[in-house]
Amino acid sequence: MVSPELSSHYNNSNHHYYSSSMAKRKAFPGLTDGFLFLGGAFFGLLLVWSFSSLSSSTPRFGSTVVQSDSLGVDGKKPVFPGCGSDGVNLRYDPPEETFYDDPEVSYTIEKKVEDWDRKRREWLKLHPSFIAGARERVVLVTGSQPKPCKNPIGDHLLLRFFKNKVDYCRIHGYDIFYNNVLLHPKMKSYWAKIPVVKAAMLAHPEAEWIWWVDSDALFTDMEFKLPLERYKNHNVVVHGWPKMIYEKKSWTSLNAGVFLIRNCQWSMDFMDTWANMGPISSDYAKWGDIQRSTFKDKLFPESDDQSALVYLLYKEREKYYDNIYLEGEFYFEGYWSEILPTYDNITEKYSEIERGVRTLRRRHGEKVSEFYGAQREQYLKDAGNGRWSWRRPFVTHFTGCQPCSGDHNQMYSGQSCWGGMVKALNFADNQVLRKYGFIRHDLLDSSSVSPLPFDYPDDGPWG
Ligand SMILES: [Mn+2]
Repeated sequence: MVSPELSSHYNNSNHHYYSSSMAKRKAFPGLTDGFLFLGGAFFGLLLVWSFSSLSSSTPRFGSTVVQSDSLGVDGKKPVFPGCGSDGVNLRYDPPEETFYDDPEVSYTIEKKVEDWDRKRREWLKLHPSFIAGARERVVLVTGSQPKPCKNPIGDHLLLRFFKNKVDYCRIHGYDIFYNNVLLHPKMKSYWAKIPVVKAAMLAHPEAEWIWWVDSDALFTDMEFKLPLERYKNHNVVVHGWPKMIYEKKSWTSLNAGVFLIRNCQWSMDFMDTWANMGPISSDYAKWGDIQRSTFKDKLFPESDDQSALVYLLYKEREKYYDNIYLEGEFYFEGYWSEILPTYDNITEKYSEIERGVRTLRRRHGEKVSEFYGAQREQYLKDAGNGRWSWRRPFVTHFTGCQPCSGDHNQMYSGQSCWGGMVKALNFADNQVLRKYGFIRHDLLDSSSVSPLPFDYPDDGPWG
């Protein structure tokens, strides 16, 4: 549950750029009529003035104009695109009917969506400001259970895992949605994401990709950008290996905890097929039996989302293999116990590179981080990718650690799970904090930071 204090804080920060105009509006009822008139006249003048000074664009708020004027360079008034941060118009929804007005279109997984590509295209046509950049637009979707965690530090860990995703999305200009309610009562635990992903596809016709990332996975390379160009002829991307599917027949031949899915009709149909191997199906028990007899290494009887996905690839290779990209080149997600021992060496390697390259050592605004990420690439050519690489792993996945329930797999001690998560979270957060001028020197100590020296000292942790 969210406390009233937390939710009001959330609302405030969520609408922070409305705050100045909202505050003015709220102040009006308490003012005298004369004052109100003067105030109104002043804002009227301000608007006339601002429209005449920014001929080609329409400012969203009066306050933006006042600020923009103060940022004028060389005596020239800056020209703003006029809309949202990436040029999209968040205040425009024309009255023409779209799929949203069609009572037959349903967000639930029990009802199919038909002709989605046309419906999405028509929505985009009616919202032209979203067309530029639509092919690369990504919405990250994640979530957790509706109730407080059983593990006493579970909610704290989930908060940090979520903060990590928010940080990554802010750096790369992606939207993010955190869901914490079951959208279908039968689709619990690992099945819960499918209804959420479908709902997100309908809620975000402006996005080409929905990116599901489990709550127990985190970004450990904050600057790495998804190679979307590589996936242009595919509709789903997961971390996986064809040999493991077709030769070893293993239910762990891919990981379904992180996947990209294209917002299109093919994906709607695919999710329908996928979901129907889960608890909403009358054949749920049968699917469990089929999975266990196909994948000998699967030890539990219930049908699960991951085995279902492997099964579709295995059984209907012609239908699915070309559409599903098995990313095996880098840690699209990676197994934490394999990654954890590499963080220290990676930190050293990266600081060695940064010490030697003026551009990379330079401080910079967080917004331009992608530039520095791209600059670093040329020095990472020898690093390799994935296992045994000294490149920062893109996503570290704490499979089996269950941060919220605390019911970690008996293979690991709770200590290695919790210590591992703290280390990974701090390893990732150092990459963010650096842009704010601070750094944690000890990855196992979450509470202590030091100002980041302008240059690397000759000795000490970075020497
Ligand atoms: Mn997971």
